[in-house]
Amino acid sequence: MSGRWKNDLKYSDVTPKADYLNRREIMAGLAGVGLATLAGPAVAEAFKPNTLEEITSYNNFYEFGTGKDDPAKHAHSLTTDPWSVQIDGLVENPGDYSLADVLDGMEIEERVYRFRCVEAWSMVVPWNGFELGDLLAKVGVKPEAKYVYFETLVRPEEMPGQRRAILDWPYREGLRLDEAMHPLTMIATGIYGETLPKQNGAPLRLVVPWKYGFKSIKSIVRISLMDKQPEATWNMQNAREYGFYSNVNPSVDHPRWSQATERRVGGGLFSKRVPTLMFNGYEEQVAGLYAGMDLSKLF
Ligand SMILES: Nc1nc2c(c(=O)[nH]1)N[C@H]1C(S)=C(S)[C@@H](COP(=O)(O)O)O[C@H]1N2
Ligand SMILES: [Mo]
Repeated sequence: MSGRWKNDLKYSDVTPKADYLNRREIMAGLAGVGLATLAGPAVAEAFKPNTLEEITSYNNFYEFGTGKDDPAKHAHSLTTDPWSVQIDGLVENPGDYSLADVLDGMEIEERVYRFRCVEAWSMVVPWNGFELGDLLAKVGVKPEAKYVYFETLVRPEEMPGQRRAILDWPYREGLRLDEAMHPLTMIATGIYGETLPKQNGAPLRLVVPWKYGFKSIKSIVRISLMDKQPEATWNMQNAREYGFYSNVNPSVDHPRWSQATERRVGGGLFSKRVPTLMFNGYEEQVAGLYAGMDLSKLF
């Protein structure tokens, strides 16, 4: 990789009016995002952002309940200001960082990323945020660090789902350090240029576009650099069904269902299933991270 590369579409490259863009413009916009193998209408469809309504009304955020509509109904009760993030472990500058400290000096960009949940629904989201790698560089990663661990807030008074043992709270996630440092990996602070809606993980949530949605942990209050593979909620819950890596991979089925196809949120109940792409369409950029690994075992 040579220097910092602008690795995905800007929101302005694919507006919600993508329908009206002609194929040439779209193909030009896609050069370098690894989806050039798709043709014609499939390309427009693959990158047509979902509406804000779709992105904010069909969510997973078990802290507010297990229904897809629970986050939109209940997340308004969450206090996101003040907010602080504990950054600790194998870092040069550990501490309790306020949201302002975290954002200080970060380059906020708009990026349109494909998003794929493990239950086969997908969307395209115009995120605003910064590269996780920039934050890690700011706090200084010690050479012994190999993994990054994340935790979500625990506040049952405001998060009704946490009053029950639906999951072993806090929600936890982890990435290998090279995955965390990859320029596609971002911390989102907004959607469609607006402050991140609470149901989507305000004020800070992870976005890893080549992995299943559950890796994208919401409402982060702790980031810890570790030398061992950290705990991750769904992997702890059921390691047979959810691996640590959780890379989108159409050829590795979930034990209870195929992962070969997906359905776009907003496409309607009878919308056609479309083939899922290796690494969610980001194969060109991220396949190298997994060279030599057996992805059917390390799924
Ligand atoms: N803290 C927390 N983060 C979470 C979840 C959750 O239940 N709690 N659900 C995950 C799952 S399964 C998915 S698919 C995505 C959904 O993100 P979205 O609602 O912004 O589409 O959030 C992920 N992050
Ligand atoms: Mo998910």
